[in-house]
Amino acid sequence: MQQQKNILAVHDISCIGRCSLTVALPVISAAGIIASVLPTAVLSTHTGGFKDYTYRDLTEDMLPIADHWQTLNTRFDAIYTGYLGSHQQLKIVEALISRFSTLVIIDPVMADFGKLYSGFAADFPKGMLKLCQKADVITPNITEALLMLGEPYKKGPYTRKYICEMLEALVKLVKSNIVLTGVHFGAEEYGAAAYNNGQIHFALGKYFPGQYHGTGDLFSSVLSSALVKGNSLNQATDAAVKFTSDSIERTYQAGTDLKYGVNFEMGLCGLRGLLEGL
Ligand code: PXL
Repeated sequence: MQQQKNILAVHDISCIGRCSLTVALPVISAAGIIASVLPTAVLSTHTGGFKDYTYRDLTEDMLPIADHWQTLNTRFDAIYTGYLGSHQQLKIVEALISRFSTLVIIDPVMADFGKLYSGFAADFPKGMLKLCQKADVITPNITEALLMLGEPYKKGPYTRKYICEMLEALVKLVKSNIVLTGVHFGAEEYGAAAYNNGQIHFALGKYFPGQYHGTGDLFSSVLSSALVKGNSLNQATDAAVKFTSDSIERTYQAGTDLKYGVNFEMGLCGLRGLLEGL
């Protein structure tokens, strides 16, 4: 039996709503990878579309947890970060990256559809950009990419030229590879663009109307798992688009309330096959 890989997922726990750790953990585990976690906060729900959610900040616990791991000689095959609630948490993650030197995948979770998520100040994208400079791969959506570039949001559909120019501009700031999500050129398809050492690869799935919550977390969790299993960035992007698009399709067909996230659970038993058959 092959040695199992180990991913450290640094996200919040939104107890209800299928995003962040409640998505990252099952996806990483179903991929056959050990899922280690560093929770950043516990919320009763995510912040998109729910009111009066509770928020327990875990900033104070993050470094002591990492200190303990160091006494155990813990190693990770990747650090994969998502929702980080403050500049202080950005700094802590920066420290973790230098302590546990490994593959770093950063999803700069902070905004979508042209707007910062509730609770983030206008200067947060600047701090997130600085953290992204420590990454091997970043996975912004279009809103997050434009915020880090300091450019105004533009609604899609986009042109290939616009997406390529956005990627070229962002790579000058971060120097990492980039997988940009929320890419669409027409009414029929929806997916991602992977920028890999100067080459751009488009992965597009079927478009379904609606704003599906938690799909960025789902996408990045599949992508991180695929990369750790040895797939190329383009293969990992194709797999993440397929898995996310299939989950969206099931949810669209079921007609459930979109703020409760997408039906990825029904796809989990096929995930290992998808990532190992690439
Ligand atoms: O899905 C991203 C996400 C993660 N965590 C929290 C959120 C969101 C998006 O709204 O609110 C707490």
